[in-house]
Amino acid sequence: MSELGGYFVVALEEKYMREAYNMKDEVKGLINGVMYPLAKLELIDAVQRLGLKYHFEGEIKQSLDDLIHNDAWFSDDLHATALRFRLLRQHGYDVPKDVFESFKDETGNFKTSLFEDVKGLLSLYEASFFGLDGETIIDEAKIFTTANLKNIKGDMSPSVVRKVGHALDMPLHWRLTRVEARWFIETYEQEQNMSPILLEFAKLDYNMVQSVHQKEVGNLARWWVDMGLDKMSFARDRLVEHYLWCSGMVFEPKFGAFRDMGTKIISLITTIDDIYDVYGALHEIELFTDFVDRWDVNGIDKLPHNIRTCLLALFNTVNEIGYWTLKNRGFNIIPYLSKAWADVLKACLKEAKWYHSGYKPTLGEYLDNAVVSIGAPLALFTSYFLTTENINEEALHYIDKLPSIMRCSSMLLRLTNDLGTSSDELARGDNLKAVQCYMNETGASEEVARDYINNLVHETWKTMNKGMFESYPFSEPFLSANPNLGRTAQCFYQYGDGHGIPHNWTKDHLISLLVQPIP
Ligand code: F3P
Ligand code: MN
Ligand code: MN
Ligand code: MN
Repeated sequence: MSELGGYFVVALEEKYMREAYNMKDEVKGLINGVMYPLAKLELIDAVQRLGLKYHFEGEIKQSLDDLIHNDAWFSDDLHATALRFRLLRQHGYDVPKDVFESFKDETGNFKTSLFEDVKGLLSLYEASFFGLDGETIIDEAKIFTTANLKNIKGDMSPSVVRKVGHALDMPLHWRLTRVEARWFIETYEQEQNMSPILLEFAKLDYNMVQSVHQKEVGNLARWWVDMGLDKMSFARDRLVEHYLWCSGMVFEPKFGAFRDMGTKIISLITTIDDIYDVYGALHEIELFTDFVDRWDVNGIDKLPHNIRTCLLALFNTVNEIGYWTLKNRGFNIIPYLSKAWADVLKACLKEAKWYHSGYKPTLGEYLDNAVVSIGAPLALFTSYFLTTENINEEALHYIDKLPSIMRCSSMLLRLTNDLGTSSDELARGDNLKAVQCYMNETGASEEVARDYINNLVHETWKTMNKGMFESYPFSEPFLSANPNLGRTAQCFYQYGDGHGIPHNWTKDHLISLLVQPIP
């Protein structure tokens, strides 16, 4: 298999590969070109929003390195200040929050003259999602820009209205790269100052990535049916959605091994979660947990047929993944992977016991367990060893302790999942989720509890932002898989349960990501 310009030849026609290779070179020249700092920042922003960041990591880093020491030019321009702040923070530069002080008046509020500056407000709004814990001015900026963008009046072009609506719907920092790329390609096409070569490359790249993903999901659909898991009438039949979780975490074409085996893991998480939630009796899921904890299939005939089939599907899949990892990475991952599974199942079992005994945990007690029961640490761990050439023990031990970025990622999945799924879950007969634990603990109404959990989502992102500045015994793409899992969760659950009940927005995403190429 030969690699060219970031794609694998095996999935794509040589002709498109050549075209992409040449265009990539041209865009590289564009990024390396000499231009005003603001123009350079806007170009980098466009490259990233078009989904092309992964092709130009080195060039972007070099440009930002040059800009970090050059700070005389932007001080009274809110758009430039905020864009610089956002891009630098996104790339790990510790740029101070104080750059926004000059936009406040003597009373300590943001200046009223900024009300008219829609471009500046939009940029400050997007920047405010890169705040850290304790950065009050960034929190104020988020409140100030959200309120003013919602209330904006006067003549605005349809393009500005579209951009404001898009930003308020979901900030850029929380958006999935490929979903944003599709939207931004259509938006960028209408811009007066757009670069035709950049646009053309973005479209070609989008379609090429889509064709790689299409092929992968086709292979997985055969696996799902061959395993007979689509016939488990008690469980959710959502193979393509499971794939979307993995492509949301790591989309780059060369990491197909993760999307293939990661999707298998997530398919099993959701199928087995359905057994633990409702289908299995307490003594059956106790037995199930014990088999996995001991990693021993002897005696599984004690379980009913469907549950036993799922258990064996889990063993076979983990062993298959273990074999692949041993063969391709020279590392036996099975002891680590089976432990990660046992951790999830013990957490799910604890929830089932709480439900059966009528126990109502505090929010804190619930969340400590629920960040594991949601399966996120397992999915993230899988993304580590399936995207890493040299798996090392130090990293594995570190991951097992759930470092802050993994905990935040898991927390985002748990909180957004609970906001989207808990009403139906409780009606079906499931344990109390975050909203209900908070209501029970504080006596708050559901509306107040939902606001509280929503606020926790914002707070968790601040901790995630800080965590992304730290150094780790692992690197990309695993590092980014952490915030990306949070983003995927927000995409699925933004308007309700977009995973369990395949709503329109998930279908629309699946069609534009996997089915319809950009013309
Ligand atoms: C755990 C589940 C899902 C979340 C998907 C998990 C991933 C991507 C690791 C489907 F299977 O949600 P669900 O709402 O049923 O989880 P819960 O823990 O609330 O039963
Ligand atoms: Mn569930
Ligand atoms: Mn569950
Ligand atoms: Mn749920």
